[in-house]
Amino acid sequence: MNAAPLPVARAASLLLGFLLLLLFCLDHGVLAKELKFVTLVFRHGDRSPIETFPNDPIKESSWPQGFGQLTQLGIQQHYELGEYIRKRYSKFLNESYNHQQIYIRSTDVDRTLMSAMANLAALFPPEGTSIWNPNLLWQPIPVHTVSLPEDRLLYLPFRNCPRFQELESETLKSEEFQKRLHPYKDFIETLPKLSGFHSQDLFGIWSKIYDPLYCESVHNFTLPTWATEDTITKLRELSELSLLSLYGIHKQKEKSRLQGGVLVNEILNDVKSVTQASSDRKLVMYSAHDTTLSGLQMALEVYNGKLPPYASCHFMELYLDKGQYFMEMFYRNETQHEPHPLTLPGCTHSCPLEKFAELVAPVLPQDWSAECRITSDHQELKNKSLFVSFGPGTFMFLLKKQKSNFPGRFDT
Ligand code: PT3
Repeated sequence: MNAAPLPVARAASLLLGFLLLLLFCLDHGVLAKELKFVTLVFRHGDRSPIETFPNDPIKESSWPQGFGQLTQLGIQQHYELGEYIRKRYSKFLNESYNHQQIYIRSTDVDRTLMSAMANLAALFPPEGTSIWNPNLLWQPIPVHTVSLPEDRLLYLPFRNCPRFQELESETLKSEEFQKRLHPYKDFIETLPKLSGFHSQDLFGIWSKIYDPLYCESVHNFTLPTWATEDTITKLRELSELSLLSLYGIHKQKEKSRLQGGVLVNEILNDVKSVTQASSDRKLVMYSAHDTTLSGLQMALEVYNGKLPPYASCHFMELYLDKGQYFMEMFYRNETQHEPHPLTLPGCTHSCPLEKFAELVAPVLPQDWSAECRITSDHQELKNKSLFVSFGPGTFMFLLKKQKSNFPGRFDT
């Protein structure tokens, strides 16, 4: 007997059911790639110099808020980044701020705290019932921090690590570093007479000569006549070499375990909590420095060798695609261009989470203090200097914290 053809109404209802199922699957990430969790690490916005060279006629008093402070341009840059983040994640984030889903941490420095706040003003303007003043479309969003001596996550480089100090001096003596430095030797000799800064230390040349000149040029100050285009280029290249040699050039993996790997570890732990459904977090934002961004990117081996621009942002996105988790990374280092996709060496741009964790495992510290070779003598010395710099009250408070809240973090 031949099967009778389905009546049209029954066929239509079957088709509708199928379409609804497809929609459900798409919406729940069964078929489509679904964003699950985002971590952002960014540099603060434009600032005044932190210090300058002795011969600089432009002194601290030339800057409206003195040295090291976020400028109005810096506020605008972070507001713009906040707007971009809002757009990029408009479907992923709730309409308004939700404290269970969002966490922001900054270093305890005015410029990073203020950058985070400017960013959040654009990212989470109040909407609907969260509007508390119709004339001010802004709402307070918490920005967490820890004091700088306690910061074992964002305030890179962690210098109170004896093994890292050893690696730094080995780097300076290494053939590779000397080879890269060689073309600049004569130029470096000319700097003390011009600038009044008498050290050949690259980090000093960066922070005390190149950086203030850069800040001054952004703010249209007249530069000294010796600061020609060619001189500025050489100073920039030496600053880039300083940053590269801080985290790389010699024993990069071991350095990363003591520096950027700490942050990679934290990010992976957050990601794991999300995949194990033990966290409702959707977005974690870290407001930090050029040395934080580059330390992270060096640990992930995706650093481009350039000084990270103001408000540049490293994106780490976790996706669920057909039941499998993937990590994707992007770097936003210019506003006119969509963030550049980054690929972890050994993987594809969209990297299966298991493979990602396996590839970064060599830079995750197992026991940071032990790997830094911190001895009890070193700890005692540090306690003495904390006592001197903070006074007995703060010292006892920090010591208590060290023993209770921060096992393994503040144990240097
Ligand atoms: O500009 O990103 C930056 C620097 O890291 C800055 O914020 C800083 O803290 N520098 C300290 C070393 C001089």
